[in-house]
Amino acid sequence: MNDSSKIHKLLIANRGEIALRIMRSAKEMGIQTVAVYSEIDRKAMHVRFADEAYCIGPAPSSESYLRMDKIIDVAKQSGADAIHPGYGFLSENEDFADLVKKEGLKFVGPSGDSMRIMGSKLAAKEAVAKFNVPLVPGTSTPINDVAEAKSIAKKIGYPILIKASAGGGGKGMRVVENESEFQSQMERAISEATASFGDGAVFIEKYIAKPRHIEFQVFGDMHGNVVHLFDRECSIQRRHQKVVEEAPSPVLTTELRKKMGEAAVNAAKAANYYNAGTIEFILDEDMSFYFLEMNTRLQVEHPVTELITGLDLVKLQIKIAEGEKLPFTQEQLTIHGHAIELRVCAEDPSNNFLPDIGTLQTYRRPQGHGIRVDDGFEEGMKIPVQYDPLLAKLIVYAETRELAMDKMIRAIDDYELSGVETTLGFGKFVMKHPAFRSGNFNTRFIENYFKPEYLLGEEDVESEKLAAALAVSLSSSTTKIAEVHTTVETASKWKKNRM
Ligand code: MV4
Repeated sequence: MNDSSKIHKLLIANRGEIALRIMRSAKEMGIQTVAVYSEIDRKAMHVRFADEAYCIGPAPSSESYLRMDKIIDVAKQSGADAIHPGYGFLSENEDFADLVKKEGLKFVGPSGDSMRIMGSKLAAKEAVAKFNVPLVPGTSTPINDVAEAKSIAKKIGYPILIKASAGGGGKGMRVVENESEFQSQMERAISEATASFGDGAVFIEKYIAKPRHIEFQVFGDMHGNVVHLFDRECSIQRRHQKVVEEAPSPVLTTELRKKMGEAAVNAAKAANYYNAGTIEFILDEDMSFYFLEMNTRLQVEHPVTELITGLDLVKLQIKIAEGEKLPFTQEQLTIHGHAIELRVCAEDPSNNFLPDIGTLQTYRRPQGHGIRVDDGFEEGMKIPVQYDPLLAKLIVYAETRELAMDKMIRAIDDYELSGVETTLGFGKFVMKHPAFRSGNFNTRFIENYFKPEYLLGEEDVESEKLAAALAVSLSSSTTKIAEVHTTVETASKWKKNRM
């Protein structure tokens, strides 16, 4: 490899915790860092942490962090030779990836063409199907004719799900319970998809009612090598926003992990993928798994993978963008221990997780062995309403899942944060909940178990009382009560053991 392929100066086209995360790795590699910022972020941490920083416009992201032209201008003006997009903003914009390259810069991410394939759910399904990746039973072409679609739905069996090809992250999905609703739901789905995405293509899938969300981190290089870096369990979500993620998933056996990992690698190969990506699967109650979509970026929850694999994913991304080969084979990769991440968001869980605005009056991070905090705010700073409400990611690592959950509870207790409502208290609720502790939960965890009242005065509520209240609230389902009762016993034993 010649030296000209090395990155010397990296522009980070992002803000907040991820901008800092990327700059740290770049600095350790001897790479100069360039920040861009909006007027409202003038005093933000990522601006001060970078070697150089340039203002690119007013607060609204459409006038700053989404302005490809301004970001390219700054790259040229500063002499940067590469751009890292982080997550969100321009990270999955295929035109930006192409433009960066056209301007003679390196893009720390996949090719625009890979993004194009995976950005269309239908194109993605078609591509991965050829590589033997399991798909939810359904159609792999757009449905147009109502009568034909109804006959397909009948064969699949109700309930079915209508999805928009241009959708993703849960946008544009409609459940159809029976044939009588089919036509009206299909018409609505098409008009919604047209209005939201400018693409009315929709398709049908069998509806998996209680799935777990399990994703695989994949990495490819520009020489055709692809590996997976194992799985993350991301079932604790609210409005398609993840709140708690962990690695590895508590339900996968070594055998299933291997099978899903192979499918993930094949899915990435189907898109000629390089750099970091995530293959999202749903796992049904019978342990069947299906490919849902691919995220063509570094994800928020990447730290849990870093902790169980011992790898720095950002450094790896940079080396891949420099043209290096993957420094390991699949056989050389192993996992150790257990990691859990809590997204500390400026949201009020007792008010429907609505964003909360304000100033961070007190802000002190928890400390100690196995605790990592990735954040982008500090005491006294105003939380801007224009951007993502993520304040910090609290990540813990321990030898076992049980120890990691206990460490998370301690870390939440030690976190001193005031001025805004956050998801910290909710995180403690999850860590203490019998269903979470047992590992037996799915994407309906919040709707099944969480009531806003549980957080009011949660300091005084004994876990036993909480569990009893839950058992009552679940009285419509006898099996669930049984589950709660057995695990409550485990929970109180655990508490005694600690004392
Ligand atoms: C599904 C599904 C059930 N059946 N597809 C939601 C986001 C997008 N990635 C796909 N999603 C789903 N697709 C079929 N055929 C249920 C979901 C889903 C979901 C998936 C993962 C994590 C959380 C979720 C919450 C609600 C619905």
